[in-house]
Amino acid sequence: MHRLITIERHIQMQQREFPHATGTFTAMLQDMALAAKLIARETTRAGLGNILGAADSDNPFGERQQKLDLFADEVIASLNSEAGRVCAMVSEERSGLIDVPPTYGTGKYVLLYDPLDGSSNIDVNVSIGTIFSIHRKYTRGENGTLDDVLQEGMRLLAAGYVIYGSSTMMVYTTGSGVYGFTLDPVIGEFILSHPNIRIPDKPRYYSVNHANARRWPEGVQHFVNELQGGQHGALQLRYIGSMVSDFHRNLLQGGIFMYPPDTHRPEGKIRLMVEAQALAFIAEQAGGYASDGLRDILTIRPHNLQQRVPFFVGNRELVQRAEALIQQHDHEWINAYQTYCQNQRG
Ligand code: P6P
Repeated sequence: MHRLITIERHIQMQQREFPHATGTFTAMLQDMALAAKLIARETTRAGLGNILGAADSDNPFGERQQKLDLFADEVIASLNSEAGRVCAMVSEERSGLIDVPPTYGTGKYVLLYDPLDGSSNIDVNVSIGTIFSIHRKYTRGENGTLDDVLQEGMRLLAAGYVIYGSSTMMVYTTGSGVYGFTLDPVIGEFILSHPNIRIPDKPRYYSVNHANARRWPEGVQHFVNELQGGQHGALQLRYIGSMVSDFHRNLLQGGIFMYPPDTHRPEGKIRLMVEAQALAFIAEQAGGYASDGLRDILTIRPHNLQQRVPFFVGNRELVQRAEALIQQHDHEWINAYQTYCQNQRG
């Protein structure tokens, strides 16, 4: 019989690499798997319950929240708040730090998450995802602070995502490779199905919303023309408007996901703290690379919970080619983006 490794067993096996581990970090990862099962139970029957459709509220980014967004957000926050694990939590669906009751004391970790990315696709049954990452508290005070949250991505302890698609998968890394688990709904367990994921050397796809093409900086235009012109091999376009799904395809089969800046938004759309850092950490652990067009996403010093970044992630040579063309052609955008970054410092 094929050696069956559940995600819980795998996480415990990873814990052995940390001799002083107390099990708290392990418990957080295991509860992310539990949250994924609870959310998957609702996404797979979203059309049946009254959970479909928009709530009557917006998230901090001014986007209409879907009922399933709020459900997923509450599941993740509640699993982690009464356990003495975290000193701070940040969700895309809420502004500021999420209050962590002092019941069990202040934990030593920071949890950042986008409970349901791509949720505008829920009503049309397109796959969606959860993105999460974990930093370690480093300030001396009793309680978690914004400084504990606004750390560079290179300091992450763990990152992962769940993709609610034709099957439900959870992919995670703790800095020792990337591992994928597929949910067996009959037994309710995530089973190791993709050990040690590495992004293939030969890219097959590129993912970008061409509707914005006229507004891209010139260097991005040149890059996408190269992708279409075959200089990097005959890449196919795949874009479904759900970043976790587009990222997952490029991670497994080779390629690049992009949400470039444009004349309307020099900072792009993707959120640094709850989306880009996690996917950049995973991509790097799988042999890939992620950039904002100028530098490694993991080196960016965050200044604001709502900070956005242009996002290029996938095969290292493709992302670095995008950087080179942007450096060569896009000085006006570079100045506009650097002004945005300065303004984030407040
Ligand atoms: P557009 C979803 O809101 C999201 O953040 C990503 O999941 C997705 O890749 C992107 O936005 C889609 O944005 O502007 O192409 O519809």
